[in-house]
Amino acid sequence: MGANAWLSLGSNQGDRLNNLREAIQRLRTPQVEVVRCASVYETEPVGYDTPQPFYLNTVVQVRTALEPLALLEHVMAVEQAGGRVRTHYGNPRTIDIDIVLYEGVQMQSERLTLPHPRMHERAFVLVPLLEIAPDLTLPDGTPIRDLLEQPVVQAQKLWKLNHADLSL
Ligand code: PH2
Ligand code: MG
Ligand code: MG
Repeated sequence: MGANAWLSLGSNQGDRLNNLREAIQRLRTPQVEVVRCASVYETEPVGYDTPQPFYLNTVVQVRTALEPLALLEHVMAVEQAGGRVRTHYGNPRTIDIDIVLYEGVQMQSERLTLPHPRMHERAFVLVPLLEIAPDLTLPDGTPIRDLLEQPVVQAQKLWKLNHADLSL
């Protein structure tokens, strides 16, 4: 079925692990197959001016018949079902789901930019992504694993949770 895409999931409010689990279940539809889940990581909040609760983050690979914007609609519906309320940037979220890569697609529109414009600088995306797709490259051919070497990424703290199985 369709194309591979990689989604970053994050939660820093409520029962974070359960929020991730429920979101992964809701992602599944006849048109969206969840084929792989990375480990769950507890991560230091990145890119905020004000203190934030720590996140749990993971990455999942889906195979989907949906085009990127249709996948975005689906992902946003799953966020809503998970109690996501969009207020202002910097409020904790029960669930955030971002499309980070969609096989063969580079696009820039008001609604969606692919690859995700900030994935390069985020250990909470790169580390779980590499766990399930070690040989993945950006559309320009850059190996994702090379991005991890950057000092800004190396400086971000994250801890793998060993007993948080998201088993399919
Ligand atoms: N998401 C952000 C901004 N900062 N930091 C961590 N650790 N995890 C996230 O998921 C995250 C973040 C914007 O969506
Ligand atoms: Mg996000
Ligand atoms: Mg988002």
